[in-house]
Amino acid sequence: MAVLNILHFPDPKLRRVAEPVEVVDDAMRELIDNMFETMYDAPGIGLAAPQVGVNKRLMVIDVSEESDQPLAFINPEVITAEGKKSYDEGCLSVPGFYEKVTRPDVIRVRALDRNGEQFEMDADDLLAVCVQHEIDHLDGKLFVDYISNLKRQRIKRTLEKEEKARLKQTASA
Ligand code: GNR
Ligand code: NI
Repeated sequence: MAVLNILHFPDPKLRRVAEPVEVVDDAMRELIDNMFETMYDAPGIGLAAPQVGVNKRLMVIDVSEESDQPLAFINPEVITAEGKKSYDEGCLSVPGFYEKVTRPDVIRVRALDRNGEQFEMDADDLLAVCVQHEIDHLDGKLFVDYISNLKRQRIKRTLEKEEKARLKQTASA
């Protein structure tokens, strides 16, 4: 298993629409395992393949207190959505920033599991937030797209500076 590198906003790879997964094979299951390891290491409650540079419709989530309820979703689709709720969202690709985002509050999602079997799941509360946040990643969207241009630009400049500083550090090490 391996901890993968997480891309940060405004990396253009985070803006691609990810491709559906055609076959769920051992290589896909290895990627899923590595994504779980990366998510737990971060630590985070979800991770989408585009965040680790993989342009596939695949995401992993664990919103449990004990980090013992891993959920993998392949080619996920929201099939019903009701209500509205706002939640203070963060993102491993936008480290250090949190902003209120309003989304549907109760959803039903359909996806394939790690064995390629279709399943459906009802989600509310944090799980509903996280499923929608991760599906956004698969569509090249980030939570910063829901906030003001001014706030987004500020976040972008801060993260660009941090990235530059990291590159310098790496070059001189
Ligand atoms: O770890 C995460 N926490 C979080 C908190 C509120 C709303 C959404 C999230 S998802 C985030 C991990 C992540 O960036 N997944 O893409
Ligand atoms: Ni995210």
